[in-house]
Amino acid sequence: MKKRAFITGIAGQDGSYLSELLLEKDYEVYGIIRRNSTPEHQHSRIDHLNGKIELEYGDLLDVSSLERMLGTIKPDEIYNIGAQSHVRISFDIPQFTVQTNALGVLNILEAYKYHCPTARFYQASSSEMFGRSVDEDGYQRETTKMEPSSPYGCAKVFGYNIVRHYRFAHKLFAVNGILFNHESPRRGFEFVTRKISYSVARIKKGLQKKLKLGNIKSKRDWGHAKDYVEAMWLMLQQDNPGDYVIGTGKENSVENFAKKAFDHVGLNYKDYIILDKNLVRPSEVDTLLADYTKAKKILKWKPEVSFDDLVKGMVESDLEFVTNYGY
Ligand code: F7E
Repeated sequence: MKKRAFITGIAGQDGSYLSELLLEKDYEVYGIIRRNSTPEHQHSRIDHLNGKIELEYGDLLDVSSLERMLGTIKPDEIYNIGAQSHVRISFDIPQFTVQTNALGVLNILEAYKYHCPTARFYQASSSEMFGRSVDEDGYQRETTKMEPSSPYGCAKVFGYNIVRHYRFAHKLFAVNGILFNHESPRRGFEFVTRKISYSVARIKKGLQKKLKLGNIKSKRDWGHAKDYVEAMWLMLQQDNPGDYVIGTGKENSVENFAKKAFDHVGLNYKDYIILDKNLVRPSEVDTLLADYTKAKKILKWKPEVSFDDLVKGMVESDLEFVTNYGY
């Protein structure tokens, strides 16, 4: 019998790549999407999977929808990657962020415990949980102290801890993937990498003059989302549940991302970037750098796409997008 996977956040960047991976592995893929007043944009990342995946309306805050789905599908694997995923916006809508990213995890864990406790459960935890906390050697790893510095990070810490609690108290196969930033041409436009790659393409085509950015000195460990969904799947194939840091072990500043992106189209980033104080966060995470030794050793996982190829791939894709759509 085919394995069944249930994915929250299936219409997002990670959900789309994860669905493709699971379909390749011959899974039946089910997911929930949230009601949205502009549904015409909601499926853009998964339109090409139409007819291959099963979608229903649902929400992490609507326990009845989770109960119904898990009770009828009885999945073998559950991937909880739905969230309010924007850190800066979490300062504007802290209560919604905490309800979705913290209580939402508890809601799905309860439905899982009751309806399909033999399933395996993946929780999308985040490097943002570390906040400003860095080990002496400059890296963050599974043992690094968590000092979140955003409502988003605080909520994710609750999600992380409640997953561990359910694992220990109820003997569930529930794991946390502590994923560092992961990007792709499917990244949302409000995240800095996509904002840059899209703006570079528009500037190159004469549709935009300048690019406004906030803190360009902050550093991130950026990998490709396609590599990272493979790590999610691997975590659920192990003999024992555990928590894993996933990253590349290399960091770059926002400024360097912008420089590489403009370089790729033969432009000097210094001629186009405007620093805008309004885009600076009330509290910033200055550096995120993953030590993914545990994942390498146990999951036999490593990132395949380099930083340079990630930047080039995103710019190339946005050049094509702008050429095709004209905006
Ligand atoms: O910001 C700086 C900003 O919004 C990256 C999410 O997937 O990864 C992501 O969170 C950096 C920050 O991602 C702009 O201040 C400068 O230092 O692309 P971002 P993030 O906040 O790191 C973690 C691991 C997650 O879990 C999250 O879900 O870029 N920055 N100027 C800017 N950022 C944005 N968005 N826009 C700017 O104009």
